[in-house]
Amino acid sequence: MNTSAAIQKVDAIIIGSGFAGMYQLHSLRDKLGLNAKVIERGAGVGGTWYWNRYPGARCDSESHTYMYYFSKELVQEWEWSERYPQQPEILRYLNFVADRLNLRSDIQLNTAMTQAHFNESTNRWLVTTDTGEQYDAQFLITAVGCLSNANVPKIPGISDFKGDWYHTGQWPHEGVDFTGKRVGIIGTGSTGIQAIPVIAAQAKHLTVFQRTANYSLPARHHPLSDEFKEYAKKHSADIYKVMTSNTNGHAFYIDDRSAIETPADVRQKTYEEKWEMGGFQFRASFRDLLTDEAANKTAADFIRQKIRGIVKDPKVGEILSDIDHPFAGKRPPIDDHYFETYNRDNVSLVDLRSAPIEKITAKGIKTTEQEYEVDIIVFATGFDAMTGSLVRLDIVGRNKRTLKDYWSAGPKTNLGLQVPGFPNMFTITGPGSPSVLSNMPPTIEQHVEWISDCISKMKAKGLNCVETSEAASEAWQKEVDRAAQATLLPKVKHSWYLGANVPGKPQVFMPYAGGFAHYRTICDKVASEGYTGFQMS
Ligand code: NA7
Repeated sequence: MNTSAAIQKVDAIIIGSGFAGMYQLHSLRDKLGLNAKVIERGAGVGGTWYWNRYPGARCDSESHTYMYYFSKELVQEWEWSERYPQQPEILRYLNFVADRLNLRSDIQLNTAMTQAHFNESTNRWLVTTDTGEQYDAQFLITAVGCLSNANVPKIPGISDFKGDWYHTGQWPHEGVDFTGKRVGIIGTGSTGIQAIPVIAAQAKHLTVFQRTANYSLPARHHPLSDEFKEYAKKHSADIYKVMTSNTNGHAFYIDDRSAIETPADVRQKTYEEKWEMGGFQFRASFRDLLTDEAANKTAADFIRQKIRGIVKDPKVGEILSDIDHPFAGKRPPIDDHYFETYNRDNVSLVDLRSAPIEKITAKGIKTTEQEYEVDIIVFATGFDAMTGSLVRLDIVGRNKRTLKDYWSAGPKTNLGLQVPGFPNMFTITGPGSPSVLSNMPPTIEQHVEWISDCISKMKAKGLNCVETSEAASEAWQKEVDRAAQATLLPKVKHSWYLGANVPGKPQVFMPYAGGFAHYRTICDKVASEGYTGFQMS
């Protein structure tokens, strides 16, 4: 690395060029007139959607809600083709935005940030990249995504495997040809559940290694009709209003009825209707599904029964429906004929709860019961979520303290936006914000706008440093914990919301479960009262 080149002075360095980094660049550069630069390790923009190219990859949010709403022009000019957009279409959309807003000139691709050190005498960050540049920036803004640090489990023997293996989050751009291959896939989260039907349709044989059985809801994909496209454009303001005034950031409200208080026949009819409707609206059937175990059980039992009805082999149906956690206690996947895939002759299911994986061998995967020979292994094993993509960056704040060290017992932030001891650093959709519990684009827009307003107000007052306090962050962590405890979510001990999927990671519930609309109100109040909990100097 050559760092002898002159240090370039900028107002802000933004790490990452997905939804968050691109809008942050546009806001700082084009709305506030600042000198901002994006550093992106990929060879193209798109963040999550640049990396996750696995078969079947698509978004579980409906396309007309999975887009920027800050610009009327962008809303009107882009047209989605399907109810749930596939990865290539989302990547095309983000490239369209990069061109439409002329963002590319300030996005440096193929560049990873290797260090960011806060200089206490200047209140500025010194950012170093693996391409040898150094930037002296007033603000450091992380836009690294919540699910971007691939988690490949440390299963013994992986280096002995003679076939090919891939993690879904680091998928080869040229694709993988499964034709005539025996494939093993580990993981039945949202990703595995999307990939399994598509791989099964191509492979000679697919063996699914399931550790925890999972609920999944039918997505009911379909191309969008011209009528719907017109409706979504015409009513974009109303749609946005719904998205930003509810708990989840989607374009629907949670039903105000209680599942428990609703008569069984009406409840059943509601579930049937939502099941047919497809997607996350099932989760919004009743208000108490995520707060009351008995209410949740009514939904969980309904889905279990559906699984057993779809899967023809009762033994397989039993393994798939023997789910040990409340419905939506983990992120609920939505699927395209996932359970139906187990009726294919070329698909088999291995229950890792009764026989865990022992090791990977030269020929395949060996459980405590038997060896399964495969040509290709697909790891759909998720991510070191929410904190992983931040702590792997060498970020050093006040008193030479690294972010990794500061968060060694779990993340601590104020509103998921700032970390004490890391002045002038903002974390878009950081831990402690609703992020992964809601539809991402509106939550990203809200963060970008809050950060941009904060910077704008600082500039107007001639202030050069903003830093949240320990006390404010501790108070916010208590609120994050309170909000989580009011739901069933923390009861699921093996969820990535708690960091449980990464061995050694502190078990702290990370996203804010108090709801997106409520969270927005809190953020707005903090700003309107002069940024309480944030010191500006
Ligand atoms: P998830 O939801 O973390 O799912 C990972 C899956 O991999 C899950 O079924 C895990 O089982 C399984 N897994 C992880 N490690 C192992 C090992 N060592 N052995 C066997 N099975 C394992 O990741 P996804 O990529 O599916 O989804 C992440 C998010 O991306 C998703 O929620 C959307 O927001 C988009 P476990 O349940 O831990 O027993």
